[in-house]
Amino acid sequence: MKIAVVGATGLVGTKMLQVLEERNFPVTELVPVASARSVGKQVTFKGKSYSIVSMEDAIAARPQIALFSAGGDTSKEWAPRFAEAGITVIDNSSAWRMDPARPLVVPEVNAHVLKNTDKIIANPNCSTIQMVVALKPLHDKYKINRVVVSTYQSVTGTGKAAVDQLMNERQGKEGPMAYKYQIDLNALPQIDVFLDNGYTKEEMKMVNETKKIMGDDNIRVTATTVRIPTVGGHSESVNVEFANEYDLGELRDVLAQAPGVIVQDDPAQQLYPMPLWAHEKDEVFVGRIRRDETQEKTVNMWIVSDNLRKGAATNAVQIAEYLLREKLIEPGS
Ligand code: A2P
Ligand code: 11C
Repeated sequence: MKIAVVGATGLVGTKMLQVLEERNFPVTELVPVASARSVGKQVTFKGKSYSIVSMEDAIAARPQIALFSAGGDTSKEWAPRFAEAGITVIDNSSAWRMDPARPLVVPEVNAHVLKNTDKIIANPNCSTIQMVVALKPLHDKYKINRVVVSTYQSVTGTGKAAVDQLMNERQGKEGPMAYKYQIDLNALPQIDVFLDNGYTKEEMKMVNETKKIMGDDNIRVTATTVRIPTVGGHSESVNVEFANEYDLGELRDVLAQAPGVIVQDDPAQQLYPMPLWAHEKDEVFVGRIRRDETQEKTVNMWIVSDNLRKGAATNAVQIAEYLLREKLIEPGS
């Protein structure tokens, strides 16, 4: 397949190239795209060098699939133009996620919604993806009423500029600020912009995207999203209230058998998920699984995943793999 990666020089785009290569996705030709200032630069894929091209040239090259990660404005403007040219877009931005006409997909949860007519497929927000991978098997078994989540998110979720800010601060160097405040030795209870209801956009993504992916508008979610000075992945403290009573041992087994989940939970050994270990892994790690002793039918968990992998690049590539496997897209067509 001819594959375009739009935003190929960014943190997620670079990870997409790495994941496509690692998973041996059948790429016969790569079409890397970035902003005008990067056109002509080289990227290496499977040992071969490719020149970065413009959006127009990428459409003219007629790839079968375009993986987009170049920001919401770029996706809004360009995804429809790729789609009109018959190219299937898997878009990592928030531009199309809540559009009722577009599927929002985490393959372990709702790949079944995909059809061969879908030309723009939305990849969810990273903090939502890792949460729903763990919630879905529990919802199927015990029915979730309400989720209270607080996140501890990696600076890589913001992009290269934020990693640079953290590293500069750590080395005592001056440099451009990706955040309003220092991030090193700090915690910022703001991810993305504030909305009229006092929540941030990131928090409302977790609320709204969860309902859409899980296919259940009755699941109530409330979120507080926080940026911390880590790079390996996002962590989440998640409190889940079920409609039905559960057995803790059985719940652990349900999670252990769930696709894409690894239970890492042994307090006696001080074993629990951490971004340091989740870094460069494709799974969602769940630990600190314990009863909420203040309320019936409620459990507490700690969920960690590499936000650039399962939270972005890996999930997008898994969608492409599903399209191919289920023959929703034809190789070379
Ligand atoms: P460039 O490197 O040329 O700026 P990150 O989120 O890590 O900062 O990466 C953003 C990615 O999106 C980069 O690859 C960037 O390319 C790309 N990008 C930004 N604006 C555009 C645009 N208008 N058209 C195409 N790609 C863009
Ligand atoms: C963050 N979750 O960590 C964001 C990054 O909607 O895809 C991804 C934003 C998005 O800052």
